[in-house]
Amino acid sequence: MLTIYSSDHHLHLGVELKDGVISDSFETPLRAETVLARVKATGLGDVISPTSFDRRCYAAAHSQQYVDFLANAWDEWRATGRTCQALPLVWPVRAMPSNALPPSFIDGKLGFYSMDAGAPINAGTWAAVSSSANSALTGADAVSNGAHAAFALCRPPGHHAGREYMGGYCYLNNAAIAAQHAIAQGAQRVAVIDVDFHHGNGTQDIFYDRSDVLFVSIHGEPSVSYPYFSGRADERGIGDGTGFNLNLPLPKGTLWSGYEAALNRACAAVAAHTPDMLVVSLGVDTFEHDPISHFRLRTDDYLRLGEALGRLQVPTLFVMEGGYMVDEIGINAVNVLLGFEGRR
Ligand code: Q9C
Ligand code: ZN
Repeated sequence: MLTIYSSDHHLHLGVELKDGVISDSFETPLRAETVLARVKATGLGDVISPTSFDRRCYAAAHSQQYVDFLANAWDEWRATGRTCQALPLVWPVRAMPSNALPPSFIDGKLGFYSMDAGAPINAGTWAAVSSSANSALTGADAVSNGAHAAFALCRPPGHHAGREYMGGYCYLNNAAIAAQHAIAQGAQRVAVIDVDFHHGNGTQDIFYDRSDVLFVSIHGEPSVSYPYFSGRADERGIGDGTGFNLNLPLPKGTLWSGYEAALNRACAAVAAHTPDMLVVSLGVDTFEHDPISHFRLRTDDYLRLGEALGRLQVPTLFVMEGGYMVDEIGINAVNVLLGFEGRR
């Protein structure tokens, strides 16, 4: 299986507001390096650099004004004289007008285009974010052109980023951009299956009214797990998209036995959609020792997860999402890919 990777991810190093103080982010450059090392150690396949894509390829899944905001945010922040990282600190909540306009001042824009303070912006963020999306786009092209599978080793991750907002370490939704690109290249139907511990609220947002892209997510119950405000089983899509959004929330402490039952339901829904391409939002923060998540999957379970996805027999693009137990992120993520390939 081909891997697409760029060292550009090092240009982004975020901070995290945790327990009332600014700390180092769990989303570190070492994550991607550990996965890359494991790809090479296992001989998964060639590793290539992403090609460049026009911003319009990102705006096919997001809005043009949001993509422009991301690309310009650091310069606008610097223009105010500040050199620290830019964090949003004000949000248009439910009781404010839902037709609020995008402000012109950068502090207002940061809040307007975000869901939380979990996506800080610094000097290298846009370069890293656009390169990460390019890896997903390059992988989508490889699969569209006949590869049975590819692995976009994306960092930063993407699945919390919606059509017009960032959050939860995510800026551009790499998986959604790839799925939309596959449609633009001629795919009739695409399925996105999100196995990250957290609900893929951004991907759901982007495809919620669409019947050509099925979105299925297995994640921690929203009443107790980030992002808290989406991911319930009764979110089934809207308009033409009704029935093409499937959320499978599971309780904290879920083991492989409970996970496998949900995975089988997810795979049945994907098979019924008869997609031309499957995009897997591959988070391994479902691991028993993940520092911020609450499922209890073990290293060998990831081989079984990959085997289940492989049995679908659909050309597949894997897109890296979360996973914060850095010591084992490489073994666990690549186990999914090895299981998919029938190697174990
Ligand atoms: N104590 C991804 O996995 N912080 N994003 C949660 C929990 C945000 C995770 C805090 C976690 C975002 C791509
Ligand atoms: Zn996650």
